[in-house]
Amino acid sequence: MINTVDKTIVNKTIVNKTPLRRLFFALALPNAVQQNIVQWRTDHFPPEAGHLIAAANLHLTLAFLGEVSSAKAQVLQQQAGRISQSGFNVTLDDIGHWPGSGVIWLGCKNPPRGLLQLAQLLRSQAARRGCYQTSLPFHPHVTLLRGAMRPVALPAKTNNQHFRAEHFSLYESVFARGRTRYNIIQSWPLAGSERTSDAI
Ligand code: 2AM
Repeated sequence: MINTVDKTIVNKTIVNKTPLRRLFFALALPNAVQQNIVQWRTDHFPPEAGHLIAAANLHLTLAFLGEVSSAKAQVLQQQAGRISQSGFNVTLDDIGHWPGSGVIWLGCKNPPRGLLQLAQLLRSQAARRGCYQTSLPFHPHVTLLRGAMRPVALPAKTNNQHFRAEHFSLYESVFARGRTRYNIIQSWPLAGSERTSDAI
């Protein structure tokens, strides 16, 4: 029989052996695009509309993985490294509000095929490794505000920020000192892109 102290030790050992990290694959937005979006957001939304996502945290999620062990992350990273796909252009020309989740977002009226293919591949690889994937259709978007539960007047148009996706990245979501930060763990180039980046 295990006494309370032993149980604690057992539990601590298990936690220490398999630290879980909250991970997701995403497209990074160039700094200039992040800054332009934030400026445009300030001009078009009142402060009470919702919680503003920090410029450095603006990204476009491809596949959410949830809480993942190091071993599983390693396998997913190896699989991501075998993806061979061309880069593509993304234009953020759509805007919407999901009142249920309180998210106000920028998206694409016509998402590029490459974006949908990349997300589909990463999501099916994740599902095969046991990372729960929502059955909702993938709707590529950049979350601008959270906690926007009330009706809000959306601007009629976005400022059509566009960028070329030259790589995709694995991110870790870290919550510390009351703030969430998204840190890039590793990036992979999309074919036809000159710049490559590696594990950090
Ligand atoms: P969101 O912006 O639409 O909320 C990091 O949390 C990223 O993963 C966010 O972009 C978030 O999408 C997405 N995300 C968080 N939880 C998720 C979930 N349960 N299912 C799908 N995506 C999720």
